[in-house]
Amino acid sequence: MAEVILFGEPLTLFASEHVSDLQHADLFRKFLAGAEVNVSIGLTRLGHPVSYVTKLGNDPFGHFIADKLAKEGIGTQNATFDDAHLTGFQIKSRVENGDPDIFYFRKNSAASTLSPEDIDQVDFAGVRHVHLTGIAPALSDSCRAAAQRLIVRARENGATVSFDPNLRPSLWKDEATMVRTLNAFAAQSDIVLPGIGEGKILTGFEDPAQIAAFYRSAGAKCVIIKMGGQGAYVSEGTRAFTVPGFKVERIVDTVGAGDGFSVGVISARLEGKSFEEAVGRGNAIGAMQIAVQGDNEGLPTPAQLEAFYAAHQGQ
Ligand code: KDG
Repeated sequence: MAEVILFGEPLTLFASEHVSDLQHADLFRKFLAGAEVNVSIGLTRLGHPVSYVTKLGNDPFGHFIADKLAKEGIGTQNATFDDAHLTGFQIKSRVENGDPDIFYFRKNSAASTLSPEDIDQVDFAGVRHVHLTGIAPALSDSCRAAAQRLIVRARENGATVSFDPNLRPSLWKDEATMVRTLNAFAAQSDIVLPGIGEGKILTGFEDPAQIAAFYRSAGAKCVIIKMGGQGAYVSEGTRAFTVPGFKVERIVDTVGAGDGFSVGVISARLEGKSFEEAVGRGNAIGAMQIAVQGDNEGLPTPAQLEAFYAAHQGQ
């Protein structure tokens, strides 16, 4: 029985092995990617059963992804094959510093045909939490409607909702639509998890306290603003505080840090931990994820998480 439901598009990722722009990169390694699948993997590794709602093409990428989901132990009762559409993929550059370049091949993919009817099939028995990102609503009108239906069904079934805006401007027709749509999802969520840069784009405010106030007054119960190595700013109940981050000796790839952060916050909250502890775990898992190549390869088991804490005591 699933404790958490996620819905979205998994992608085959080809990441450049060498520092290079995408045009000139000539050696790529294959991974599984996708914001919601990353969170599914992280939660499952920490012992929280997940059901992942998606559609895969009946093609080698689709079967590669299905195998990976099975190996990770992710619930696939809501993951189906679609003979009429292909599985999406992406290529990613390697950089010395900063964020890599990403290019998608995902238009009209199998996952982009997901619709509210797919959400209606989901069995909510035992489900305590639903996590959404801003990527799925960017894929198509039907995906956007499916994301909305998922929030409605979460509410009907007493499950809490977290939302990571995960801005991907290249997937949206224009910035105004992206901002309006994602802020509407955020307003309906219990926990909103923007990065500080995303918060600025979405609200127009620079200061974390103002970004948090924007979402709190719109209806969000808790806002957690990710600030990279500086940790995270939290606004919850009548309290606001910052939880410091961890030092990462060598950043290999920044992609997936936010998903790792979500894994930490969601898993800890499901275990009844305080927001301080949950956000600290989010910071820890985000730091673990950026130390390796791939979008989910750094997501820990409980033993790996304990070892990270032991190695970073006093930080
Ligand atoms: O959050 C990380 C994801 O962005 C990445 O794994 C791939 O879902 C993805 C996307 O659309 O960029």
